[in-house]
Amino acid sequence: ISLDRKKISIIGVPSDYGQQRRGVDMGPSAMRYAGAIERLEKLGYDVIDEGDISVHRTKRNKQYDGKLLNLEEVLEVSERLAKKVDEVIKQDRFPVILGGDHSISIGSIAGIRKHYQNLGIIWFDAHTDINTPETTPSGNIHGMPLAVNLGLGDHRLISIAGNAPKLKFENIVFIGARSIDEGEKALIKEKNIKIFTMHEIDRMGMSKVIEETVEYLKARHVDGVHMSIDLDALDPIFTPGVGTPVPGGITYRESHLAMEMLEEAKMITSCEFVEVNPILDERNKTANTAVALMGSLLGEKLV
Ligand code: HAR
Ligand code: MN
Ligand code: MN
Ligand code: MN
Repeated sequence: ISLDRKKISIIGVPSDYGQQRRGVDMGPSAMRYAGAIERLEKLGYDVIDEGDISVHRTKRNKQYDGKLLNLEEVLEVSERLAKKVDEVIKQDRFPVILGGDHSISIGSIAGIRKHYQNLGIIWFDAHTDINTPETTPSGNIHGMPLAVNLGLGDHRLISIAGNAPKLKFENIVFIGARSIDEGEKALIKEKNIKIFTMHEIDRMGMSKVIEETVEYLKARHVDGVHMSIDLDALDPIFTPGVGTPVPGGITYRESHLAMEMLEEAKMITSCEFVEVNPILDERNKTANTAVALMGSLLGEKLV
């Protein structure tokens, strides 16, 4: 679907409220400087840069005290983002969302979901981000967006853009996971969520992993697929500018293959690139990688 929809809207979400390392709010700028808009224009798309969602800069130095960190701020950003994404899709434009930490998925998926009855999700990430307030080891909301979208967690977060759960457990596919908390493991097992950890990627190869992902989502009869790309899915060698790097990740080449195969499958209807932290980066390497992956996901060909 992606290439047939020639119109793209870029939405920046300069929020770092889902975790405690400052700097990830500069992710949208870093990806724009890395040439995101020009890259997509070169592919023939009509690209509008919608600018950034407004995010209040408040002083904070909270420690985890058993409550969700920066809940009010995350709520505000999520509401705004959900509204913006909804507007963009109403105009028949394909949203490319630039984070921000992964808590922004609460708002992006809430907005996207208004347009699909049976939305699929590919969660490309070293983490599974399916913690609830009961299982979180950190209080960081960027470890919870999937749970929230499944209807688990703080009642105000799960009510953004409507009370009904935005996702079904059986419509999620994890790719690249290698750091999963005990509570998350229990939920993934209980609900039998589809997961390709690094173990499966190593054993099967990325090519087979993507083939199976596409088959799985097709068999679920999804009417749209949101691609959520946390740059920490890749090995920190390729994406050092992330807040929670985990060794043993996806290579640059495997990640490109994944994007190219998903483009060929014509199944992606929205995407986001999150956790790019320029302060932790080396010469904008992580943002450059994000933009290169964006190109592949949206149809760049070698020849
Ligand atoms: N699982 C841990 C937590 O809940 C770490 C979350 C991870 N950070 C991310 N998300 N970058 O993918 O705090
Ligand atoms: Mn994540
Ligand atoms: Mn992650
Ligand atoms: Mn992180």
